[in-house]
Amino acid sequence: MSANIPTIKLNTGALIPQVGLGTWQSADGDGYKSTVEALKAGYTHIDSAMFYRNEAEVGKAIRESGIPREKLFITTKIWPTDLQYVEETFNKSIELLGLDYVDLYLMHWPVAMNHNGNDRWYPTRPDGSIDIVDPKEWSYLDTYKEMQKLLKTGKVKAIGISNFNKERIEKLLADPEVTVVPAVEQIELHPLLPQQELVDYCHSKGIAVEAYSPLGSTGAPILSNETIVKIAKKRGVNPAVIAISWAVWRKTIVLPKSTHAERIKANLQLVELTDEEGKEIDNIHKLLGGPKRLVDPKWGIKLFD
Ligand code: 1BO
Repeated sequence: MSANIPTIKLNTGALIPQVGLGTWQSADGDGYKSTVEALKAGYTHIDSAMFYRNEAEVGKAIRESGIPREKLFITTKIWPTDLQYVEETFNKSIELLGLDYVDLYLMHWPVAMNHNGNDRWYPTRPDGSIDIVDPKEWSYLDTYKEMQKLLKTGKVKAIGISNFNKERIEKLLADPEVTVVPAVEQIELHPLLPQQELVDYCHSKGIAVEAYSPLGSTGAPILSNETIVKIAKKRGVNPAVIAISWAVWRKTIVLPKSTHAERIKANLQLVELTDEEGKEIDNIHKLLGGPKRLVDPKWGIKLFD
C-alpha cells in the first residue's frame, strides 16, 4: 500500500518522509509488530535507536517486507554510554538491523556517560548521580567528529543530532573540525512544547527538525486538549491526526509512535491545516502557562529557564 506522505529535502539532497513511525518503548515484539503494520499502511520512514532495544526486530520487519531498501528511510541512534565508541557501536547497530546502511545516524543526547558496568543505559556513581564523562576527557563534539568519519564508509547516508539546545548546536557548528552540518535535529516537539526559536534556528542553518513524542509522550495529553479536539471535530478526524498535521504544517518531520495497527494507519490521514488553525495550535502552550517538557531526564540539558 502506498501513502501520500510529503517529503522534505535534507541538506544531503536526500528526501525524508515527513511522517515516520516512532518506536521508542516498542520492544519485546512490539517493535516488530508496529514496523510490520506501518510498512503495510504505507509508511516508508522508521525511527529506531540502540536505546530502544528494538533494532533487531525493526530490521527483521523491514527485511521481511520485501520493500526495496532504497524506498525506505531508516534511522538509528547512538546512546550516551556509547558516545566514546562510535565505530563499534554503529557496527553493532547495523548488525542488529541486518541492513547494509542506515539513512540517518543520530547522536541521541549530547552527553557522554561512562560505560562503568553498573548499568548499560544509566550508569551511576556511588553517590547515585549519573556517571557523566568529564567533557575535558570526551565530549559530544568528539563523538560528532567520529560520526563524520562514518559517512565515508557508505553505511551511513546522513548524520544528525538529537536533544541539543541552541547553544550546543552553535558550539558544534563553530568547531573548525566539524565539516558536516547535521542533516537533522530530533527533539521533543508537540503543541505544549513548540520550541519555535530552536526550530527556526535549525531551519536557518539547513538542519531539518524532527518531532518525537508528538502526542505528548506518556498518556498522550495532546489528544484531550480542547483546541486540538475542537479542530479535530471540525475536520472530522481524530485528534492525533491534527497534532501530526500541525507538525507537517510547520515544516517539521514527525514520528508518532503506536503499537496498534488501526492507530498506526489512522496517523497517516493527514489534513492540510489552514494558517489560522496552525497558529491557533501554536498558541496552546501560552494558554496553559508556557512550554512544558514531558521528557526531561535530570542529566539532560536545559532547553529554557
Ligand atoms: C529518552 C529517549 C527519548 C526519545 O528518543
